[in-house]
Amino acid sequence: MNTNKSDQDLSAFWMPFTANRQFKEAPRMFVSAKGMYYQTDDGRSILDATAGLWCVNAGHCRDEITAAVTRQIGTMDYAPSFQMGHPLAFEAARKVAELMPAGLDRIFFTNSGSEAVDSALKIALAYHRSRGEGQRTRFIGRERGYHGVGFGGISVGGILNNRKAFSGNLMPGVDHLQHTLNIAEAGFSHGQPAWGAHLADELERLVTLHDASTIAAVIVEPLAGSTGVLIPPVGYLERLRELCTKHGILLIFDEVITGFGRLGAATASEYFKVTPDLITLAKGINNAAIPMGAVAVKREIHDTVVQSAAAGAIELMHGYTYSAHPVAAAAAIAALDLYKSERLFERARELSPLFEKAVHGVAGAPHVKDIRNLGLVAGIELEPRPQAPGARAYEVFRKCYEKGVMVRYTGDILAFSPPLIVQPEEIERMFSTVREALNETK
Ligand code: PXG
Repeated sequence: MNTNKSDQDLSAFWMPFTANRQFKEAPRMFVSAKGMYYQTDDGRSILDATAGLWCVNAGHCRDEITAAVTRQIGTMDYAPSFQMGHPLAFEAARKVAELMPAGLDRIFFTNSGSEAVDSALKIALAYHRSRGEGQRTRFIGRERGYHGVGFGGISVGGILNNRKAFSGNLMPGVDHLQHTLNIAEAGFSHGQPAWGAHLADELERLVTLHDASTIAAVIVEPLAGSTGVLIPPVGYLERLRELCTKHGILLIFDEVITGFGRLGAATASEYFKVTPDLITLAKGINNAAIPMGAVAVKREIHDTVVQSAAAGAIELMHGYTYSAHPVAAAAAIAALDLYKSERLFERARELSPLFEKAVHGVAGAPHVKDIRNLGLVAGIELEPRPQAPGARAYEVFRKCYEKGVMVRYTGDILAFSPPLIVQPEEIERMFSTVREALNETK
């Protein structure tokens, strides 16, 4: 038996993506949440400038979602989705499909973004195999892409620190495009930078190197969130789409962050008017109330896989115990209804000019190297301290927390992605707090 010393003993929980020793010396604990605010264990109210981890799009503890989850957990806590069904799974899938671009109306449920990514990669392989092109096994990701933490996701992802410890065991047959951030050419851009569409042409080079007939899919985040808010240059996604179509390569948009209103439309695909073949989803799919992810798949891809199997055979050898979990599905239905009834995606669009003005108001504060924004997402990149990358942003993050605002930081980049219910004065407060914190930071 393991005996913990006391209620204060924090050692048993090995925290994810956290400096465990540093955190446990000075813990920051949330105990409740409502709307735009968290409450801490020492009774403080913290403005949530990041919607949790880019996921609580309708704000915290919404009564409609709480009621749906409570009702469902008392009615049927769990039902399998392997060879059995329950009505909420089908209803949730129809509601997700309604929000996807035309043609992407077949929905595979997972429990996280990482699983959605691995599922999408497998569906891409299954599709090519079903149509007699099983030699298309290669994937193309992009530097600074984040696609979760499964072996598939870190292989197509482009984050050195997430890859190096596992580098001997990454998926074979993966190549990467360059990322699109270039501060010298496109610093302090408001919205999409004008420079950089040509970077998509690198796909043509990779096709020449590997041959199109070996490439299954390209996967990118239409707007890269977690590596520091990288906004796609004007024309870049359009060019990727063109090249993928030309070479019979599937295009996967990882919309785990951009899905469900972040840019002021249901998806980034709709916002940019570029339709991929598969979309990975999670987070905002049910306001993060219960773990859930999904892949939205073009009907033609689904039909090809399903119809190529023998009658009575399982068509795709893939799925999770909790795929379409009834409580997660109930939360999704309630969240998607709430987004609609409160017009939250339109609200995000209407607020984005004010949000843009507020974040660019931080230009000129000490240490600011670049500011970038789109919809209700923004990044402020700081000059790193010599010999101490990340230290300055961590200090700003801590100061903001002490002043009652939770921001995110990655390396030396601060990221902002508030719930879509944010009020104009809360936007002002977020960025005036950051300015204050920067002024106090060496
Ligand atoms: N794809 C994208 C684009 C993501 O942003 C995942 C996949 C993985 O999702 P799961 O549910 O498996 O974590 C993500 C997750 C941050 C941060 O601070 C971002 C994520 C997760 C945690 C923190 O930027 N994104």
